[in-house]
Amino acid sequence: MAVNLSLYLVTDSTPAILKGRDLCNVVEESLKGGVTVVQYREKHSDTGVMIENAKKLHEITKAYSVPLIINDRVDVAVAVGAEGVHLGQDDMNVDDAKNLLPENAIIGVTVASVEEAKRAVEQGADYLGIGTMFATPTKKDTKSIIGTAGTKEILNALADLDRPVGTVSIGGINQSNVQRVIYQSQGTKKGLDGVAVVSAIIAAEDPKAAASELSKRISTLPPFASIPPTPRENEAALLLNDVPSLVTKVAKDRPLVHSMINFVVANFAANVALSIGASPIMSPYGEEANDLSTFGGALLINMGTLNSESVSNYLKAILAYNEAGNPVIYDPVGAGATKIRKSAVKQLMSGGYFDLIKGNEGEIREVFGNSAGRQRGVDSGPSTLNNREKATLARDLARRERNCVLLTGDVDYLSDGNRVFAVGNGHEFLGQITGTGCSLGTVAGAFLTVHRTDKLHAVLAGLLMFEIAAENAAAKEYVRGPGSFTPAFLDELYAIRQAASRGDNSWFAGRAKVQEIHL
Ligand code: 3NM
Repeated sequence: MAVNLSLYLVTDSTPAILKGRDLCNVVEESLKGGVTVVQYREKHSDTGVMIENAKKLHEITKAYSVPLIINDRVDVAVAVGAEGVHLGQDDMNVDDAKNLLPENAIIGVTVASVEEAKRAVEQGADYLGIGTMFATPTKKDTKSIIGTAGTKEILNALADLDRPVGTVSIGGINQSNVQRVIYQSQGTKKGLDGVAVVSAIIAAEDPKAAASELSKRISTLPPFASIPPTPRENEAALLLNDVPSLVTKVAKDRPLVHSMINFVVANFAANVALSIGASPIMSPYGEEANDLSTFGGALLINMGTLNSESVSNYLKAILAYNEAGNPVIYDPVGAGATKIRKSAVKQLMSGGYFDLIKGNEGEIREVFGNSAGRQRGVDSGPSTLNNREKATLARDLARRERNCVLLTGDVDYLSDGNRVFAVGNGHEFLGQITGTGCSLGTVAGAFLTVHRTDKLHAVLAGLLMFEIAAENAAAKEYVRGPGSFTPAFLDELYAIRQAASRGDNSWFAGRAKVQEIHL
């Protein structure tokens, strides 16, 4: 039986969620709003009461031609003639349920890992409830929070199986994250078919309006979505052709870059922004992002000097920029250095969408969940990956998050999950002063703001301007080391901006050391 899993409602009669209202009324309202499946989930009632409630719900769902699924209790499903059952890992197994249910009954299974998913498909599940996506107060005894990354791992494994199976994600899904959850699940072979929610509808003041808004969001792309172009022959050369015009565009448009930066480098990052023609604003105050996000610029999250309030401020700002569809850059400074930073990475990665994640090898490994151990301080430390492994890491993280990743080092690796480039420009002095890596995030924000159609192209252009300016600065005879390099670097960023604005591209001719990598 083909089921439309796009907006799957799971009921909950606890007072905190149902708030004393009548479950049947709430379910009927949500059906009017566009719910496509209803699961009756009741953990505390007697069997007789459950059957009575399920019968009432079934009358309602039938009127909307929507299947009614019973959680856990196969006997209740049989008694009321419901369309199916949903089984947790500790409930009846699929074979036993099949023996008791009519032949065309729908069987769903909760899974939290690739192994559980494969087993459920082998046993003949029709759809899988994949979770827990995000921690949720609705169900506190969930076993593992798998996030968008864990969900994607399961979906990738399912794509390789012979038998197709439906999929919904469950746990903490609401209006503010539903589009991201679906968007990030797609882009590879198999994406989610829908989402399952409890509180986002049942606890809503107006369940019909909540269901209708969720349904609308499920069927539209998030504002930050972009589809990476298919690589062309000679892709690197084609992208490089347009770098000078993007430099000019930044100077002309004066994009706003809102930095939630660290206090070590705030002044330098603001000066870099001004030198390239961007307009910097520094604000660590999350709520201020509600206004700032509407000005059309980018947000940079740089967690170099975290405090106990940083993460909640970042999360507010990220959501505001995501909602407005304006670019967000994440610089996970010192991601693996302390427990606090590791936890911040997890919270931020599950709390919003980043158009670009930029970091050194250790930081990108930590974000990917494949850390090489504890990072010492915030500098990059010794590299343990070879070039191909770095390129693969950047590509895989970008593919998983459906964004761009820039892994910085002597050679930088930039990928949108589809294309991968190695960039060999830059100078060692960039690693000898504070704030260069951080201000590269600011530069990327400016370029992402003025060039929305190809995020990788925008970041590549900003990176080249930045690194060629560093080479030019280091080559000045009066630059003797990091101290004299710093002002010279600002001057050279400014000089490139001025040259590009005059239509003089000599600063760029033959300078880019960019190579496309085929993995
Ligand atoms: N099952 P809300 S999480 C019923 O992870 C249920 O298997 C989960 O509620 C699982 O949409 C969950 O309010 C509750 O976060 C989901």
